Amino acid sequence: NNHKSCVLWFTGYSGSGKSTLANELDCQLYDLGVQSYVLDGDNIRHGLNKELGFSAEDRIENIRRVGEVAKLFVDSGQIVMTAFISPFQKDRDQVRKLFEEHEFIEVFVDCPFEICERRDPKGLYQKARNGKIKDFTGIDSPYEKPLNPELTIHTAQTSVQNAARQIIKHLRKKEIL
Ligand code: GGZ
Repeated sequence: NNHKSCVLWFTGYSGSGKSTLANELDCQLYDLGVQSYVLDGDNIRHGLNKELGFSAEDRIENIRRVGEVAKLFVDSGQIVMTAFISPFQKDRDQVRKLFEEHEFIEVFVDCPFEICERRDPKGLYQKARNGKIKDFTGIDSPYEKPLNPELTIHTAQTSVQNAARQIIKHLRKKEIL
């Protein structure tokens, strides 16, 4: 199958739907015969980055390493989706610099904070509110919205299948697919 490689860099709050969307896209790309892979907390924070926590310093290092790994995937010719909060604009911009302009697609998974907190799929927001977890994004740790993302997806207003289709449309428009 003839396609270009790129990184789709998802950013957004915990519970915004980054991993869900990345995995749906992974399935839709598979059906199109396109090689893709999802990097997220489940496969990176438990392995490569398992000594890192959630201080600003550790998040910066987490994102730096994810950027380098994403670059390896792009070099291998794949489409890679990364699903990390990646709360700091500066760090996302640093990662962007590792790639050619057309290879880095920042996707803002835009879901109102209140809805992410209400979804609370892992009960982490409640724990953060109760002081059982500290430095939680949106509660006592900042999230900087992307200033100039290539794509913004409103996950509170659209189905995951539809959101993934929007991204595929963008990849076609940019002649990556
Ligand atoms: C934010 C936390 C925290 C704190 C644990 N703050 O919804 P999840 O569970 O599956 O996704 C969150 C994930 C965030 O890790 P990232 O590697 O994406 O963060 S960053 O890009 O900022 O480095 C959440 C869980 O880990 N989690 N503690 N304090 N999210």
